[in-house]
Amino acid sequence: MAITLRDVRAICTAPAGINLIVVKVETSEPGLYGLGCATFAYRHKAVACLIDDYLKPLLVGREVARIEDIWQTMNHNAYWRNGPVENNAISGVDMALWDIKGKMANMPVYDLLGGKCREAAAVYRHADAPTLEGLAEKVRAFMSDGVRHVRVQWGGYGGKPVREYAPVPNTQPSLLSGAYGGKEVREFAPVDMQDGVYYDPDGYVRSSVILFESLRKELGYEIELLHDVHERIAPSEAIRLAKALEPYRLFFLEDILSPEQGEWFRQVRAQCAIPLAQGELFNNPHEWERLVADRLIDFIRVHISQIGGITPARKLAAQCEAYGIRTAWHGPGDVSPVGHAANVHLDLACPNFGIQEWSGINDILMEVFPGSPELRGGYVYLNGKAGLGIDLDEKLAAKYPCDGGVTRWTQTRLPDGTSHQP
Ligand code: GCO
Ligand code: MG
Repeated sequence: MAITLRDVRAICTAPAGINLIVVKVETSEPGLYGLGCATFAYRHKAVACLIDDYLKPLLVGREVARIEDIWQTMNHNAYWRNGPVENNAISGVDMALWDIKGKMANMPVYDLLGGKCREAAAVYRHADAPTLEGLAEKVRAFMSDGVRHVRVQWGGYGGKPVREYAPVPNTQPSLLSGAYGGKEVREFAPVDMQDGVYYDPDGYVRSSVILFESLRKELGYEIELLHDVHERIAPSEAIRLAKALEPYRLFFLEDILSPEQGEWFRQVRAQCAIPLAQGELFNNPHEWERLVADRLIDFIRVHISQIGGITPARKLAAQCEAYGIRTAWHGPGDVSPVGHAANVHLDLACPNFGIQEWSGINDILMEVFPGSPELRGGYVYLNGKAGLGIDLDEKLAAKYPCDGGVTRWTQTRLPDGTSHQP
């Protein structure tokens, strides 16, 4: 008799202080269940409601083996498709069904996907510091741990927030001197500014060139360096920055443009050969279609739950393979360990894997999610168990409730007070 879906439930938990949403799918077979990641940290109640109130009644009684059909059914059911709430909810169920299928076959998900192309996934780690000395030190510490790829940020996305730090001066400070000079941005701003996180795109662009010049002088070229612009600059500034950073041989430069400004990639490409990574905000296939087919980026970096789970991600990986584009799935703190596990299963199975972002899974998360992928040196490893190989201690998860408050860090503003994407 076919195994059917008995229950679907959203579990919200924040063991590391970040809201996570995990979906548990239970089946007609006693003890057989699967887990999936549906994390949309800033709207977790909306995703949970969609799972519990809309997807559960749609899915109960369906045959769990039919992943593709269930994915298509979920995608069509609300008539209007895509978007982060819808796609994350779909992803939660989709990953859980892959987990279940792996358990049914007694195979890890990477085996269902064609088998390992490599033993572990190379990762890049995050180094961020307010001074260049501090940053170089953090990179060196990673290097001595065996890490070969490090993303470097001088004071967070978009540089140091200008309300707390002054903009960069025109004159180049002595290498590794660290401190930004210049005036408090408030002096240039209109009076009565609204609350928000203010930053200065021009100061940020200039400081980023200084950052790479000094790090390369300090560390040489053996270490791979990456950087995330986080779509904080205007398109013409993006071209200027990409050209200026080209000599420093970045592994990749990420999100120099917002998804809405993707057409500008043609001009960036025409003017320099810096490797480009893009995609964490994508949730509609139209957003990557031209970038892939016209070879305008080098790394696809979607947030797998944000596009709807493993089912669309494995197709996207294959689509990119045909065009020489490598994968670099999004792996920040607002992906649950279940989502990180899904990333790594794809990393091991896809020939065109590039690199895996690894923000780290701390000890509390490891306890709540036994079987999480593990970092050793510059690589992350899976445990070889059937399915995604990861579990959830629900009792422990319940001890870390999610925060439903207003998100502050995304209230980003330009020096004149204009609201800007974060
Ligand atoms: C990254 C990302 C993240 C996002 C975060 C949004 O490349 O790691 O840009 O840090 O900002 O996931 O919540
Ligand atoms: Mg990013």
